[in-house]
Amino acid sequence: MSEGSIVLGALAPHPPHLIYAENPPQNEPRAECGWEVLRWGYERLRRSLADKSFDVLVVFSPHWQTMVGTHFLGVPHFKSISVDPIFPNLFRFHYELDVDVTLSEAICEQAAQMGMVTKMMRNPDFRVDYGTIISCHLTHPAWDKPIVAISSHRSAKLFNTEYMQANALKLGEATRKAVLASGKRAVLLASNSLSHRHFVTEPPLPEDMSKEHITHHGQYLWDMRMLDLMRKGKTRELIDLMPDFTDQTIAETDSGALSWLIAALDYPEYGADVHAYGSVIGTGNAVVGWDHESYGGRS
Ligand code: 2X7
Ligand code: FE2
Repeated sequence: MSEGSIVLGALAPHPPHLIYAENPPQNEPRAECGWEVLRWGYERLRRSLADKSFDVLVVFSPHWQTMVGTHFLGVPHFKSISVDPIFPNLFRFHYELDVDVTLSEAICEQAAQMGMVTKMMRNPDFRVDYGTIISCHLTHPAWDKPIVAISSHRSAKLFNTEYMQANALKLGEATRKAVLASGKRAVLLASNSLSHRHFVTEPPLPEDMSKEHITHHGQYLWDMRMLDLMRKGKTRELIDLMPDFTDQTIAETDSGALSWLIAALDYPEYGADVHAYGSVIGTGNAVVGWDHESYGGRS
C-alpha cells in the first residue's frame, strides 16, 4: 500500500448564516443574499481543491461536545435533519452522508495508543452536529466523499486552555500518523470561528449587512494577529499565542480544532492562503487553506 497523505488543510468556519445565504436545496429557509466575502472565500477554497484528488474529509467540530475524551463517528451512513438550536430560522438542513469508519477507527486507536481517552460513537440514531455538516458542505457540496468526524473534548472549560491545546496537538499528531498509514488522501477541516463574541439580538432581516460588523476592535486586532502568523508560516508562534487569543476573545479555538489542524500538518512553515475574513453576528471568521501538497508539506 502506498503512503497516505494530507492533501490540504483548511480553517473552515461553520456559521449557519453562510448556508442560509447560499440557499442550497437541502436547507429549508431561503435568503436574499448576505456574508458574500466569506462565501466567495469558500468558493476560492473549493477552487483550490478542484484539481486535487482526495478520498476523505476529516473534520473536527466544536459543536460535537464530549465531556469524557474524544469521540469519532463509527456508523457508515447517516441521514436526518440538522437544526441549529440558536438559529432554527436559518438552518434546517436535510443531510445524508457516509463515514469512513476504517479511518475513524485508525485515528481513534492511534490516539489511544498515545495515551488519549477515545471512543467510537456507534449509535445509528445519532444526530450529526451542525458544525460538521456546514464545514463539509461549504468545502465540498457534492457530498460524494466519506467523512471522518471528530468531537471536541471540552477540556478548555473542564480544565484550562493549555490543557486543551496539549491534547489537541497530540490528536493532530495521531491523525497525521493514521492518515499516512491508511494509504488515503485526506483533506482536513478545522471547523471553527476565530474571535467569538456574539451579538445577543438578531436584526429583523438576518441578511441585512448594514448591521454586520465585528463586535469590537480588540477582537479584530487579535484575529488579524493570528491571520498574519498563518500567512507568514509562523505556526509555532501561532500555537504559543493560541491560549491567550482563545481566552481574550472567547475564540472558538477553545474547541482545539485549529491547534489539532496545525499539529496534523506538522507545524507548516509555508504561508497559508487566507481566502476571506468576515464577521457573522459579530464573530470573526476566516476561510484559510494550507495547500499542503503543493507547498512542500512533509506529510
Ligand atoms: O456556531 C456558530 C458560530 N460559530 C459563529 C457564528 C454564528 C453562529 O454559530
Ligand atoms: Fe460555532
